[in-house]
Amino acid sequence: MPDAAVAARSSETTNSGTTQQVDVAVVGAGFAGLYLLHKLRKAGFSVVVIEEAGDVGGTWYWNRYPGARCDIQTIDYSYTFDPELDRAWTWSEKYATQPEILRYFNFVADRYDLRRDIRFDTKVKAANWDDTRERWQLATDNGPSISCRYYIMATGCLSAPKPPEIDGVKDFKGAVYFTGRWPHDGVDLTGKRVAVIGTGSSGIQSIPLIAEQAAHLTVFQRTPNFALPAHNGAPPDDRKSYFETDRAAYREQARWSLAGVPYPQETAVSWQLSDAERRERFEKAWAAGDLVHILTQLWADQAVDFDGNALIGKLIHEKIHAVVKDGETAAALSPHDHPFGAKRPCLDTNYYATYNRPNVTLVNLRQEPIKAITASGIVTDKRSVGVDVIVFATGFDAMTGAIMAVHPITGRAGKSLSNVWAQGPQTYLGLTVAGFPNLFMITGPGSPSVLSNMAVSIEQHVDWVVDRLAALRDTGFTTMEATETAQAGWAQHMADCSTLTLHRLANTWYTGANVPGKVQGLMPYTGGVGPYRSICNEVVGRGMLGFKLTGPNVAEQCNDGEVVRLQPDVRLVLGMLAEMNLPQIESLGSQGARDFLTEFNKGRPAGRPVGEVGSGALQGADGPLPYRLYRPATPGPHPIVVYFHGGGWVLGDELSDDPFCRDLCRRSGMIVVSVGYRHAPEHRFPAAAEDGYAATSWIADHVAELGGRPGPLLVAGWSAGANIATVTCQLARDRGGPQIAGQLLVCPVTDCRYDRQSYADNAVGYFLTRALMFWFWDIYCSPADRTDPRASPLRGNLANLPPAFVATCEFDPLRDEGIEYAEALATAGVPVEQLQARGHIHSSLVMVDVVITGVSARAKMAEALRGFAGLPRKLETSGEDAAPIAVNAAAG
Ligand code: N01
Repeated sequence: MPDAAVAARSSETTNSGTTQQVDVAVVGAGFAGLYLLHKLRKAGFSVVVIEEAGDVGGTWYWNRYPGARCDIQTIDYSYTFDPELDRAWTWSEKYATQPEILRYFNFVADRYDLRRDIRFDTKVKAANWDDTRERWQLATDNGPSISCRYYIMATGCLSAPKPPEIDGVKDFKGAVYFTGRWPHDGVDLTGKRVAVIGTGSSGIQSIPLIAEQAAHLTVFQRTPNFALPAHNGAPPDDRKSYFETDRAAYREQARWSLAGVPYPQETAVSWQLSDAERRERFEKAWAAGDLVHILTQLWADQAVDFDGNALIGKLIHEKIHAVVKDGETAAALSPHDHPFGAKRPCLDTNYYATYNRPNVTLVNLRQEPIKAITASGIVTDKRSVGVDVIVFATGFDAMTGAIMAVHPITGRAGKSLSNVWAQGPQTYLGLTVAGFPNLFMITGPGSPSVLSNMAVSIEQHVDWVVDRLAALRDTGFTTMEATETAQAGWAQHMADCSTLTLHRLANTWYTGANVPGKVQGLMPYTGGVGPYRSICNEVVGRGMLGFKLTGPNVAEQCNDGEVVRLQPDVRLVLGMLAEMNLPQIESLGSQGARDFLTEFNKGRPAGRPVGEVGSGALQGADGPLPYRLYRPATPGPHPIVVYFHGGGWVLGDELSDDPFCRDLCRRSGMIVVSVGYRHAPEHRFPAAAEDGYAATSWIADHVAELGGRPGPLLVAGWSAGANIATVTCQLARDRGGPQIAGQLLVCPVTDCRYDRQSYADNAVGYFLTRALMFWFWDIYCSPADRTDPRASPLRGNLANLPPAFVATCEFDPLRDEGIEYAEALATAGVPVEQLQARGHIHSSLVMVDVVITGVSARAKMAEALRGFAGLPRKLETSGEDAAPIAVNAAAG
């Protein structure tokens, strides 16, 4: 049915006594609720929407404070479900004002005749699931109660204002206003002494306008926030023309983007750009006046790496100091306690310049906390400020406040949502909760919501939910409920995603830190809008994975499981590789495969700088071999790590693991010598193994010449290189030297058997395939030779070997033989540290600056190397030479 015709359709709700019977009850008539009503009607469901306010608009109905505007460009903050609607409305400004946005919602409500199914001035007081009737029973404070099959909370993320939590508010004799509940008729502040408490988006938007009216304005700031100029005006030409040229493409790009606004993924990392280049990018972003631009388009590591992020903070501090004339005030306004973007930054118009006005005073509550509000004003540790009006811009009980305001919400077996969420919200996809059948949340905790353009996220949620309800009806199911496994898996995935970003380093309303006593934890999903959409689609594509479906005349269906077990960045990498439609390496022949690898490696981020990179030749088992040496920037001499690259004994060279070698060098503070050993098929077994031993012997004999610290060496390797490293340890023990102090084995090949479970579990789909391993073995080693411990070190004598650190990855065919090797070493009395990296694939840990969740694993490897060398496990770092501050990875 065309959207335009849906308005004519009746929801056909019925009243039985004092109860209204509907298929679906929706709470909230804001952006989400209005679209839900339209879409549900169109799908043939009877619907009622319950709304506390007197009209439509949700957050835009309540937030009428001076200066209230959208901070996502309004071209992007629009419904897209109906192209005719999209064309019928044109925004007058880049960032529309609250009145214009409210007019838009009224326009939408009129266009689809939505109001007749909305019960205004009505609150849902309680919601109870009736297991026998398989319906939700909703008690309201106005009019009949409601019985519905499906209960959808479209209550908004920022709709429950937080109490001021300051003693004495009730004693104050002047006027008190909350930005989130601003009087509809406006407030005249002319000639008044006004206090504003709070400098989040609401405070920062309203302060300049209040300052223009008030006789005097005192701003009470607890935490300074980053704000950038909105440069409001007409929608900018570049976006407008892209939008006008191809609206469908524009909207589609937004749907698959990171934040719900059509910007590409930035690829240049901060340390690859010069100071001048970074400044140029920053100035462009500052001039663009666009939060999503500055949050995503400066450099690729801005949101994931502390150092890359800190560069932005410094540049913004410069801007603040350039505008604010009083140095002390400028310093107080400059945020220092959180990374840029970890707390929601603000868009402003003349915010910082407002502090140059003679009638504006900033009170820094970090230096002089508020003691009390009295009848005549506000008293801090240092002063008493007399005021006529107090404006609380103190924010919201975000994300869960409005959901928990309906109390109780009781699911199966009388379970109350407030009990289930006592330790923080638990959801599957941010949409559903185990134990609460047929309950849905739009942009609930666990979904991208407030970290995205809400318009895009809301439409995605509404489409997904309504399509599921229609599918249930078509297949005879009447209930849908998340499983505990799926929900726990989602919590783990959320945690994995959050280790990627810097949000966890800030106390914000994203984490519940703004509400005293609220359990803290990052509530929105940080994995991005596009990845989230693909996961929701995957849930459906895999037969409603993680949901139990029941119906009176159909067999119960429960497709239990976790939708994402991979680390989020590994999932993205695999997705990108799949899109590239790469050839099967083993189909290319050995030379073709080498050429492919060389080309492939050109696309990866260059490794970070080390003190010095050199190259030379060393003596292998049968002639000279090239090597590459990475020296730390710190004063030497340093211990030497002999490194063997991966590539199945067929591919790669001393340069092919360059970023990983640099990373090891920086993190361990050691010299890394990467050896270009001989490859098959030109040189089959035992050439590589013997080269490994010979190279290590040569390096041991030339330690001083290489600038290394006298004493035992360390060996390390990845994949087939780890096979060579551990074989070298066995040979060194058996042949009387050289001395090796420790071995780092990353995803090692340790045995020629293919029947371990990991070969079956991870045969395809995770980059290193079973077929590729077969091919490597065939090229390297004849079947008769494979049981030789120089090929299969697991079959050798493991006693008296150097201590080892063995890293294995969950989704790697080689996982189990690596674990078995570590266990066998331990059984043989060798000290072993094991790291089983959850959610990683064979190559993730060496994909430096691509797989960020591998950082903590690499940090642990470096610590192990330092421990082997008798150094303190943690490297003292300083200034430029420091390894990047580790973003905690989820390696287990
Ligand atoms: O709320 P906030 P907001 N004593 O929580 C301070 C969206 N929004 O309404 O940071 C003293 O950000 C508190 O201090 P601190 C947007 O997503 C969008 O401004 O907790 N101070 C903080 O400074 C935004 O992020 C638009 O130390 C107290 C301020 O009050 C979100 O809504 C416009 C205090 C609260 O800031 C929330 O913004 C407006 C106390 N007891 C809002 N309690 C658009 O443009 C709190 N504070 C679309």
